Amino acid sequence: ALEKDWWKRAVIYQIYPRSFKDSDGDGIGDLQGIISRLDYLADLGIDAVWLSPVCRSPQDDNGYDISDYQDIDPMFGTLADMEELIAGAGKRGIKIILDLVLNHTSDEHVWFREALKGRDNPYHDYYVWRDGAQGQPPNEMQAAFGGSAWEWVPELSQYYFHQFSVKQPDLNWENPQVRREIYEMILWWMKKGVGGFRLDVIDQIAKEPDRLITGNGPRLHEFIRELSRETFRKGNLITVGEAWGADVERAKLYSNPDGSEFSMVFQFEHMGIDQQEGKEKWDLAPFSLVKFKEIMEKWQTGLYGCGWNSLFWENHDLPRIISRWGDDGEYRSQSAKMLAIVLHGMQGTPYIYQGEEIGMKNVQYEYGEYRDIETINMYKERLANGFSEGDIMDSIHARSRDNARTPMQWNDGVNAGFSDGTPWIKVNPDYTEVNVKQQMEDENSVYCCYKKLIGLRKKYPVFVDGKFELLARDHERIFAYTRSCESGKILVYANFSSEEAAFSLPEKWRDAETLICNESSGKNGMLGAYEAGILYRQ
Ligand code: TEU
Repeated sequence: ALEKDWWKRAVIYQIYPRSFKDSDGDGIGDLQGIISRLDYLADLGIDAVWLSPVCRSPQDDNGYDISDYQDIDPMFGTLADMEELIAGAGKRGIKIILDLVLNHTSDEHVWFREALKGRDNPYHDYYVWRDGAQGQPPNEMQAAFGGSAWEWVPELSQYYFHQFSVKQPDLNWENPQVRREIYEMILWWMKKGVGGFRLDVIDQIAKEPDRLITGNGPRLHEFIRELSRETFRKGNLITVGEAWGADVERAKLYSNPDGSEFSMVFQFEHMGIDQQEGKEKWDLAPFSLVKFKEIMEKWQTGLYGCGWNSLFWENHDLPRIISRWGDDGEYRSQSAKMLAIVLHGMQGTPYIYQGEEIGMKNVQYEYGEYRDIETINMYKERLANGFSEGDIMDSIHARSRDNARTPMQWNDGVNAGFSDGTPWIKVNPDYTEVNVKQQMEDENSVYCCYKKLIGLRKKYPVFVDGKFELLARDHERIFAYTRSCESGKILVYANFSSEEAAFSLPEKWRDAETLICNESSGKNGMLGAYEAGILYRQ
């Protein structure tokens, strides 16, 4: 049997199925592709896989628009493949975490199709409707992927509400019947043996559009507690709530140790650092290490003993971290390892996004090569609003979600070993140098660094339990901290820059054991470019 809170000791690997491994040559990754790579995941040492959505979907937002929660999209395989994946992973001690998109469905879901049939159809109230006149939406709310959040349906003389694309109508959580249907669907998946769920934009389910409320609605935690009680709490699952709008106080609710909501929160405060205040993610600002440390310290100390955080640099919505806060040129490998070391030393459950473990980097494609709805809509909108094409492309190169969605680089063969067909999105041209095969053979690779970090977390309880203390607070290039508990202490140090930086170890750490490091400048009191390591003592 699993121990309680097993997920505090876990390391999770995120798979974006359409870009991981294609088994049938249609250029799109699939479940059999994932099954064929289970030994790879076992070798890395991860405990669970978070699968981005594979349910039936017209793929307007790459599966985050679900048209049937209880079937697999034929593009990815069948339900039998999913059962095979759960079993095959289970044999290797790996759990499968499904991505639950409960804020909205696809407009092709049978519920929405029924809803369109008339105001008195029983499914009509599953969605959020408001009367109005054509061309005069109920209010000025905007959708995340551009344009009004209200879409006019002439047959009904009504608008429906959508926080994301027009093909992603929001579900009406105020309707108890909607909630009941969702619970039944989740229990059905639990019976199939899934190990947990990631809850997509869960902070946005309790919307009140008449009051311009989307995130953190008044009934949010009431809904989540009911959801948890009716489903997850009946099993020993890992659950993680995606919450862009969480602060520390709210995170304590999401990850309350009493288990009333989720195991942990997945929040993004650190991801807003290099974005202009009050603007969009496309509006770039420089990274400030001092500010970054402030945010990390706030979360590390704020949730200690009373909540649980996710640790991550990347996911399918974010750019590649070495291109963002490291160096994807000369110091590529060195900075990738530095970022891995500082992340995995902190408290929380670490997430590794596919390709991060080999140091994959951003792409600089021409506009026509991009596939992401958010990127495409932004490009059109900004062009219409007078932005220069050059500025827009700079934003896309830095921030497009497609940066993280290029095919996994398995080897230096055709299409990086991802597919025998034509990949749905172009492979990053650097795959001949950066790929899994080459890195598994090199003990100094980024891959081996990640593998070693996972091993350390399993071996030393201080990685899970230790209390965080920030060092060198005002240093503009060094991030260093200690973690301490009864069984031992670690000190994590990292130079976030390509310049040498002075850092002298506190006296009592001078003869401590080095658990891991990414190369040493060898100079006393100085850290070389992107140098990082972890020391241990009793
Ligand atoms: O993302 C939530 C979300 O708020 C993002 O869309 C965010 O606005 C954007 O990615 C920032 O670039 C989740 C999923 O992770 C994302 O892939 C989906 O598109 C979105 O929900 C809608 O389901």
